Amino acid sequence: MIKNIHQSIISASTEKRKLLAILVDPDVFDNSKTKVFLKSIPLNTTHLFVGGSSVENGETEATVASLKKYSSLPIVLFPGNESQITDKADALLFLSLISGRNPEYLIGQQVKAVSKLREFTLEVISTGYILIDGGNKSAVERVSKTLPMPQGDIQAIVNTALAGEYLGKKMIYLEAGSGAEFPVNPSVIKAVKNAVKIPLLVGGGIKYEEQKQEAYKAGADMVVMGTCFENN
Ligand code: 1GP
Repeated sequence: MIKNIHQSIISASTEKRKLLAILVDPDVFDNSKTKVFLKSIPLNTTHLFVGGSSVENGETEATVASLKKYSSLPIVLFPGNESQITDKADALLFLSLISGRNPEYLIGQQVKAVSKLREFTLEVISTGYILIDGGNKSAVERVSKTLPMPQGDIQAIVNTALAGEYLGKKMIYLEAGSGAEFPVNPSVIKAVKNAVKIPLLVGGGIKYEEQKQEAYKAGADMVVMGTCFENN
């Protein structure tokens, strides 16, 4: 098993080595095409994320097992809810939706996850998850019934990220939502990066190389891309 993914993300951040996670949604992923998929993703991919907003029981485990079979990249769970947690992965983003005010996604799902996590050796990485307006209604917004933060409200986003850090979150994830019309604005990324000391992940609506580079330039330690690799 790959050890200490959180530590390796911190090292990369300190050394300014940019990370790229490709997100696989078990709900739409065809496990029989795993090999083809792995050939289609960028050579500089550093992590595979697995998760989605509506995934049936057992699908995550099957997808993780299939990816593990053909790839040695670290596999990190990015679950929409606690039912997607499996010890077949290497680590778990233990997300708390700190932009929202729905207790179920701030602490409810996390408490439900504990009985599994106590049995597992999965690395748990506490992550403050901040939903930002990406121009269309995201699955996160729909499922969590929380509103995204407006991109223009930079101070509120920075304060939310800092509150996450003060609460002890180990990373901050700025999320525009899967399939967002537009990604998190570089000015938002820059302001958050300047404020927090913990690693910064950015995803949602990043389709083009320039958008990825802009996110890195603004201070993202890791960019997460999903939709644009879904159909190879
Ligand atoms: C979604 O941030 C990720 O949770 C990735 O978004 O699917 O738009 O690349 P995309």
